[in-house]
Amino acid sequence: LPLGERLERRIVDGERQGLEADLDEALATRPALEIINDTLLEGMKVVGELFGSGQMQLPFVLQSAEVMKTAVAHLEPHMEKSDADGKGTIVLATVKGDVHDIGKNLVDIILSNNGYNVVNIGIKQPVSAILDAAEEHKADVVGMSGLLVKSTVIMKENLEELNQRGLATRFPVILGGAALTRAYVEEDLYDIYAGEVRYARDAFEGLRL
Ligand code: B1M
Repeated sequence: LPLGERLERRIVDGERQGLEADLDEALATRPALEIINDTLLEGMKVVGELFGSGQMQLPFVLQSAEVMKTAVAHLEPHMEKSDADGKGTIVLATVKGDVHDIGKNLVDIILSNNGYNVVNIGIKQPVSAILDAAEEHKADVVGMSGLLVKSTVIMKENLEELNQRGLATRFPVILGGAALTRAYVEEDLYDIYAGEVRYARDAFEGLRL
C-alpha cells in the first residue's frame, strides 16, 4: 500500500508494529499536523463508522485509539511551535461520564504549541473539578470536550451550574466533541448561558476562538 493508506490502515487495524518508521517516512515529505488531520483522523473516522455499524467490537476500537495516541505522541515534537508565550490559560476537561480524550488531547497540543497555558485535567470530570481548576489556575477560558450524546446534556447542566455560581461572566466557555452541533451550542446553549459560549468544530477552531 502507498504510505498514506498504510498509515490509515494501521489506525483502523490497531497495528502498532512499524508505525514509527512509517510516520518518520511521512514526516520527510509532510508536516506533522497534516499527517494527523488528513490521514490519521481519516482512520479514526473509519473506526467510528465500523463500530457504529456493528462491524467492529469495542476492544478493537480501544486498540485503534491506542495506536492513534502513540502516533500523535510520536508526531508532537515535530509540530510547529510559536514562540509567543503567556497568551492566556485554558482549563480543559472531558466532561463527567465520558472517557473520550483523543480530541481533547489534540486541542491541548495545538493550544500549548501556540503559546497558551493549558491545564488539562483529564476525563470524566465533574463540573466541580472543572471549576476548582479554573479558579485555582485563574483560567481565562474553560474548555469542555465530550463525544457522547449524553455529554451534550452534561455540558448544558455544567453551564447552568456556572450560571448558578455567578461564574458565567467570568469564564467564557468553548465546547467541542463529535456529538455537538454548532446550532445546539450557539443557539440553544447560548440562550441559557449568561456568559459567552462557543462551539469549536476542531482543534483549529478552538485555537482561533
Ligand atoms: Co467511543 N463512542 N465509546 N470509544 N468512540 C463514539 C463517540 C461513538 C460515536 C461511536 C459510534 O457509535 N459510532 C459512540 C457515541 C454514540 C453516542 O453517544 N450517540 C461511542 C460509544 C457508544 C462508546 C461507548 C459507550 C461504547 C460502549 O462502552 N459500549 C464507550 C463510552 C465510554 C464512556 O465514555 N463512558 C466508548 C468507548 C470508547 C473507547 C474507550 C474504546 C475509545 C476512546 C479512547 C480514548 O479516547 N482514549 C472510543 C473511540 C476511539 C471512539 C470513536 C471511534 C473515535 C473518537 C475519536 O477519538 N476520534 C468515536 C466515533 C466518532 O467520533 N465518530 C466513538 C478522533 C478525535 C480526534 O476526534 O474527539 O471528535 P474528536 O475531536 C475532534 C473534534 O471533535 C474537536 O477537535 C478534535 C480534533 O479536531 N474537539 C474539540 C473535541 N473536543 C474538543 C474541545 C474543544 C475544541 C475542539 O475545546 C474545548
